[in-house]
Amino acid sequence: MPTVLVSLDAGVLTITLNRPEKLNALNPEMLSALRAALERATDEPEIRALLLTGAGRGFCTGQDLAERDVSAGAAPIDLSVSLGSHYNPLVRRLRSLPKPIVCAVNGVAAGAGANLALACDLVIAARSATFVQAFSRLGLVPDSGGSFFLPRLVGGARAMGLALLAEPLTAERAEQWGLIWKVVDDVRLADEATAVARALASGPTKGYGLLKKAMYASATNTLDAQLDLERDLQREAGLSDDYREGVTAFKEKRAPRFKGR
Ligand code: LHQ
Repeated sequence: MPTVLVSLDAGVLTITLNRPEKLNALNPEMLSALRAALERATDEPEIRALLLTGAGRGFCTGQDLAERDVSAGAAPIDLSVSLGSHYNPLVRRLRSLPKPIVCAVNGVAAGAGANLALACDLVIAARSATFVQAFSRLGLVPDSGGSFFLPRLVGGARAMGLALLAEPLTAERAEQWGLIWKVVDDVRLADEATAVARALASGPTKGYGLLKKAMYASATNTLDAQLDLERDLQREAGLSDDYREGVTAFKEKRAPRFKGR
């Protein structure tokens, strides 16, 4: 079986991490497949939203630790190599992809797996799922964007607690803290996440891409810079077919039929 499953339906590219027996720990083959899926999603206009999830009882437990030879005689491991060549580009791709990405966290999300979820635009988690910043258990630093996302999403004190203590955070608390969008009952997760992704796939895709740019730029911009950016992005959004359709539909008191352009 492929370690990443990819399928396209109703404008939604569903990407399923598929090493359930290892709780979808990431190996090089999976990282390459993820990269290819995101490139495809960027290139193909019929793809208008993405849904990332995991097969089995886990979402993703980060780097596959079985691949790391830490025995006494083994050569030192330079972790910056895999971050620089795989994980960092993956996080950058998720953030800059001009289409909405829903992440359905079906079970434990640990280490880089937790932070890949946080790099997505909208995280919906099953009630039984947990988020574990497992890095400090291994003597490591939160990576894959964790040290950026956590303080911005939940505040400094909670971010530090999560990083230092590496305790599992329940999905319910993750929702209460604002780490994720929503928690749903386990049996509802697939349907709810698919419904949200499909709704996004029939939305104003171009506008969504610009919206992502605006929201993510705000983390590092001044108000002045952000106002300028909003002006520039709005110019572009206002020139889209979907803006015309949105206003027309409003005036005609009907639902808009967005084409994503
Ligand atoms: C695994 C893994 C795993 C291999 C479960 N690897 N096998 C660093 C460097 C560079 C680049 C990127 O990022 C990073 C940061 C990282 O991501 S480092 C990895 C951080 N992740 C962890 O430390 C999590 C390790 N896993 C766990 O602590 C547990 O598996 C949790 C607490 C997530 C779940 O525990 P259980 O529900 O008790 O399941 P389990 O431990 O029995 O796991 C099931 C199987 O999956 C088991 O295999 P086995 O053959 O014994 O049945 C685990 O070995 C395997 N597995 N995570 N990351």
